[in-house]
Amino acid sequence: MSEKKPLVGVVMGSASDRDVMLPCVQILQDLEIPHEVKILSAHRTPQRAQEYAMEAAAKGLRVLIAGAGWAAHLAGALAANSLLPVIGVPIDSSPLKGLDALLATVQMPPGIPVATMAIGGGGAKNAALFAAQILALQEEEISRRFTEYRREMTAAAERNIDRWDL
Ligand code: RP5
Repeated sequence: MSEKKPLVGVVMGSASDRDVMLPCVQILQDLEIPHEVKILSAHRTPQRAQEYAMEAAAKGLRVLIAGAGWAAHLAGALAANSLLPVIGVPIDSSPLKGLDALLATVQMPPGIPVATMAIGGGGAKNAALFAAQILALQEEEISRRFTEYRREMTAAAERNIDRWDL
């Protein structure tokens, strides 16, 4: 957890989503983006989830990230109760391995969008990077760190161009 006032709210539907959402939190930490993490469910604690979304902007949060599995309505519920951009991460916690969560998250009816990432840990990582890109439009320090992250990723890939046998 960051000491500065959080800019990103990371919400997951259950404590059981923790491992999948860890790459998201890790990237936010690496990029030194102030954030907070909450476990809120759209069906088990619907009022708390609604309150969180309704108060998010006034608290200073700029982006919400929501990870949930099964019939994943968490991201949509947050988006319905906030004007902040909401990034959804479908979690592969069900017998359908996240395909249900992907469709539930991405298929928001017109009017209330959720920026939906890939299923699972890769999507969680991308959610943090996408949040960084949104914040980088106005935050110079985050822009600088995100640019460096990209530069280093490219450099690492270039170092491996001829190392296919590793
Ligand atoms: C969803 O149901 C959560 O996001 C989680 O992925 C899934 C299972 O939750 P638990 O039964 O493990 O708490 O709401």
